[in-house]
Amino acid sequence: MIAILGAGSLGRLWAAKLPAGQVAFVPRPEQSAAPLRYRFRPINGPELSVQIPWLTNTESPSLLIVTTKAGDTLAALQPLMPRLPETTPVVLFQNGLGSQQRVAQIWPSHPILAATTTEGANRPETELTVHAGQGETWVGALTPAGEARLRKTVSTLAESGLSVNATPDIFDRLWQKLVINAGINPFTAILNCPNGEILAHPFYQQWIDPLCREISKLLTASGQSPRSATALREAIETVACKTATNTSSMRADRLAGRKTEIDFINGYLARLGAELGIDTAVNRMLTDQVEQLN
Ligand code: NAD
Ligand code: KPL
Repeated sequence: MIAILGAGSLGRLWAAKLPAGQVAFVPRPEQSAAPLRYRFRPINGPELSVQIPWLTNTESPSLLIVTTKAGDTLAALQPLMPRLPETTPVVLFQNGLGSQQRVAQIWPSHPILAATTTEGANRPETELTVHAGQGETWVGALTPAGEARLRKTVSTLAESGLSVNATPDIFDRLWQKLVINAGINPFTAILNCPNGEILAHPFYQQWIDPLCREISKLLTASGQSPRSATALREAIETVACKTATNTSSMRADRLAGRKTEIDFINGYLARLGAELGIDTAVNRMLTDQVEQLN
């Protein structure tokens, strides 16, 4: 049985795509026993009716997929990890950085892996999950035991029919996504606009170059592949143009009155700067402004 912790947009996407009958959601303590039912709209083809049971106390999952928001991940895993076999791989799907390292530090003997995905899923209605964008998923190990389970974990996830690949350096992939999220998400949340509209806005134009200079220094100082501030801005703007009409996840969280993941995006970069002695005034300013929106 594959267990999924976090029955939100991304969790429901994986549950709908993995082979029927092999998936269960991890219940919250107060959860009713009735299976979770929802409609699933794939990218192509008709809408499907999905029914997923809740994991029972006696079931021992062969894989745990974690699709909670970054800020909820530790609290969600704490009660579950003591009853999870030390051989069960745990795949963390959170955006940003910081939560993944914390999980690997707390449970270093478990096979902990991290994934980054450009698949897109949302829930325009509580009972409807939409696979909004086809992308790819990269998975890599965070602990030595995770290394040993990487191939098998990737082949299990690939049974979904989604594009899933193994990488020997998941931090490189996580950083690539972090750069994009750090350069788009806070601006869309502060300016309350779709991704493409930030580009013409004076607030974005004032801060994007100093932001990219901070991130470029952080990449080098933390041992990641060096990238110039110009290359980072180009990468950010390419994605902002490709996703011009999208509402970013941070703007969506803000509009829905949910806590954003800013603490694991620009907030992570600001904390890393403080550790490494690199000034990150722009990351701090963006973090503060987004936090004040909540
Ligand atoms: P979401 O808010 O829709 O889902 C998170 C779910 O976790 C919610 O249903 C919430 O109730 C549940 N949860 C929180 N605490 C829990 C606990 N203690 N026990 C059980 N369940 C708990 O968020 P999402 O859009 O699915 O995103 C999840 C993560 O994946 C985020 O870090 C996000 O950035 C990342 N991500 C999402 C997408 C996407 O398309 N949705 C794409 C890439 C990455
Ligand atoms: O990942 C995203 C997000 O919204 O979190 C981007 C790439 C900005 C697309 O909307």
